[in-house]
Amino acid sequence: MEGNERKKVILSGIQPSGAFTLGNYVGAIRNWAKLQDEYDCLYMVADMHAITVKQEPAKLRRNTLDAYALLLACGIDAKESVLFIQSHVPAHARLNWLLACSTQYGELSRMTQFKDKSAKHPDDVNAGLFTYPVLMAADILAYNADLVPVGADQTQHLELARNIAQRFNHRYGDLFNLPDGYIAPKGAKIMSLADPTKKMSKSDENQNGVVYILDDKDTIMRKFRRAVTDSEACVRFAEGKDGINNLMTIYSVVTGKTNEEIEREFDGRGYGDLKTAVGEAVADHLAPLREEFSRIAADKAFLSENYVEGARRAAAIADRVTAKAYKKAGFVDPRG
Ligand code: ATP
Ligand code: LTN
Repeated sequence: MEGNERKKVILSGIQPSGAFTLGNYVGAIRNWAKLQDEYDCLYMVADMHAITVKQEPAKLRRNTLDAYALLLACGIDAKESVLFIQSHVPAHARLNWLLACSTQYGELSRMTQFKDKSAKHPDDVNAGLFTYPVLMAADILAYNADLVPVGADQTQHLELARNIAQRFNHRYGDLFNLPDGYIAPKGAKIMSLADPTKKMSKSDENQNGVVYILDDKDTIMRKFRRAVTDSEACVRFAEGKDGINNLMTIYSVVTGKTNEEIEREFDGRGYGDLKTAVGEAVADHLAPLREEFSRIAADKAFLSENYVEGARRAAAIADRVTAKAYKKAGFVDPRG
């Protein structure tokens, strides 16, 4: 992956902190599969990030394996891309320490995700939650990634990763690429169906607003039928119409239709019709993923074969970059 001719490198991760939502799918995972032909892609299940909020060990283990299976079901090809579990590659933790010493307290205190999550879990504002973005920078820089496909909520963390890379390069000499975000043009922020001013999130206490990738059709239809809209009764994409904008965005992503086409399709029709159509389109879109997931998740041997090989391929890259970083920082080479 070195030299001028190399393909650009992509890295992204998702936390196994619960079942994946339609927001995770539309804003992140859906795009990952599409990028595989054009780029050298590395995708990981960020289990080390997940424990920044309390996890039950048995559940974390199951969620991690399910997340891995779901990524395969969503079209990530573990032969073409490197698909691995973060805790299997020790270089992430090793680089994390080095980068932490190039990160300022003030920078981390400005992270909105830290502020939100510490407000949400006031009984467990642990140091890992605070330094979370440093580990994320290590994930990215260990592979010298060029592009990082994420939803809009991760922009601030990416900006910080660039600053850390820049500071390290300045202090110790050039090593790290400055990574760019890759935010999908559509669907980078899917909103809760129950409160369309809030991001759809796994950990939302109002489950009516959150659609999961593995929800069955009846559940999906029920959630869309209850979606909060407005009183105008006109299907159009416009400022202030958060609920309708969100439904139109979701519909557009799963059907490929433009907003104009959707407005025409629902001209003179009520919100009920739109909700049913979106629910059906989403359920149809997700049905094959659900089937594929059940098949893959049941095959433990197949899963372990893939994550063992994924970790081996990831470590081959991350170890090399981390060794260079350790050398630049002045650590004695342990190989003599
Ligand atoms: P949590 O509720 O535990 O914070 P989350 O649902 O926000 O979890 P993450 O694991 O933090 O999910 O994010 C995984 C990926 O999905 C990230 O790239 C993130 O930007 C993206 N993502 C999360 N929620 C949405 C959303 N509502 N719309 C678009 N993208 C999203
Ligand atoms: N913080 C990310 C998950 C994540 C990630 C990464 C994304 C962990 N490490 C590296 C991109 C690159 C989130 O989605 N909340």
